[in-house]
Amino acid sequence: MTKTIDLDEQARDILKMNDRGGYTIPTKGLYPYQWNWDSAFAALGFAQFNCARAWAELETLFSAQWADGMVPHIVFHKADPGYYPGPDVWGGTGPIPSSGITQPPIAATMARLIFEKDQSLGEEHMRTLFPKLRRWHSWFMQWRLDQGAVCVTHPWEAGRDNTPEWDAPMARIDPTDVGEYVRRDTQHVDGSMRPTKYDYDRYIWLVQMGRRLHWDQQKLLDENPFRVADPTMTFTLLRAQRDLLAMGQMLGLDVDGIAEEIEILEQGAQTLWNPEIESFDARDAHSGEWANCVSNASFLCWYAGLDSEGQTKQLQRVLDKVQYGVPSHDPESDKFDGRRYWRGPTWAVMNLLIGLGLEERNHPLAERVRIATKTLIEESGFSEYFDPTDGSAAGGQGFTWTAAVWLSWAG
Ligand code: 2M8
Repeated sequence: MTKTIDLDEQARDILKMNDRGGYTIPTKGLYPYQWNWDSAFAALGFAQFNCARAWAELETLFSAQWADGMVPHIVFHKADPGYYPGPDVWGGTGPIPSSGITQPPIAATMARLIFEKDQSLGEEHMRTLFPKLRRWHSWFMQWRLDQGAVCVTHPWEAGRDNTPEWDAPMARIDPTDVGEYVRRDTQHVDGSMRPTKYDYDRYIWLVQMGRRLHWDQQKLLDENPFRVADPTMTFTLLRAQRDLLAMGQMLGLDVDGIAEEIEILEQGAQTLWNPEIESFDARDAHSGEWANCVSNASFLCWYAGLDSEGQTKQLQRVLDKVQYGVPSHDPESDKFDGRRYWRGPTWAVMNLLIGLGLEERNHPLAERVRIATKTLIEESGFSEYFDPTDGSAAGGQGFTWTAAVWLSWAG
């Protein structure tokens, strides 16, 4: 009991420590800016003790929304040489210096959860956010669909940077003209827990291409060799659209077209079912090839409101295989690496989304996912991610989103 109270306090302290005034950084040193989905999780964390601060987090994020509706994946409020690639490399064209890509759209869902805790002030904030969320979701619908599933155009967009799902499309990129650059991430954490130079050359090459094209979506659609229909984006957008529709209806706002978009996404989500491996999977939008990967994003189907017996079997299997699930990559695959970032480790934030979906659908595995996450944090603290085989801490420490998961769900 005392331990739990201490952890509550520690989690609140982490949020306050990473608060830069209106926005929260993921962790000091490694990630010194505002990240899109990290911020939405931070808002949910703040809502457990300070709803006004939670709304401020989302409003600051949306102050960086581009004219075309996109909400960038990093907002560079104040330049910091400790992170690469910074604002000058990205050349984002929004109102505040930013990256040129986006991240999983979970803000509407987090806003709805915060609204449910804050009925008094919440309505006013929701009314302000609603049209901005609507424009962001419409941007996805306009630019990112492949057979109704949502595509990523850079491995960083799905937030699962070096997952094996990108291996084949990444191999087609020739980054020989990328030039010299200095990575900063490996100065903060051990390189064995980070993506490789092979990956980084391609990440930076894609950024250089986007910048050269001034982040024009039509030109990127024509030129970008990396376009993958992804379960993270598809399931999170489907869920976000459902939440937006519910909020709009509750507040009597204009929800015209959202129900139709939900239908498109529902059909799109089904196109990500790979019958060969019997799992939701990523599909290369250029070649049509499957990634043939069971990842933690495959388990977001319940969060998106979709039941799946096949996916339940997969979840049972991976949870039986490692003690501290849900692993980001299939522990029975030869590409599984328990400490390398999105190629195996367990991420508390993904578990939160997976767990919420399972709980809402009264799924028998729901409690198992929550308890695994709670145990990880109790035993190894507020780490960026964890080795699913032994539960040890990995990546950055004092991490905002892990603290938010503790306060809002796992603890
Ligand atoms: C990681 O990604 C950034 C690039 O966006 C990086 O490695 O530099 C990912 O884990 C991503 O999901 C997360 O939002 C970000 C900040 O925590 O770090």
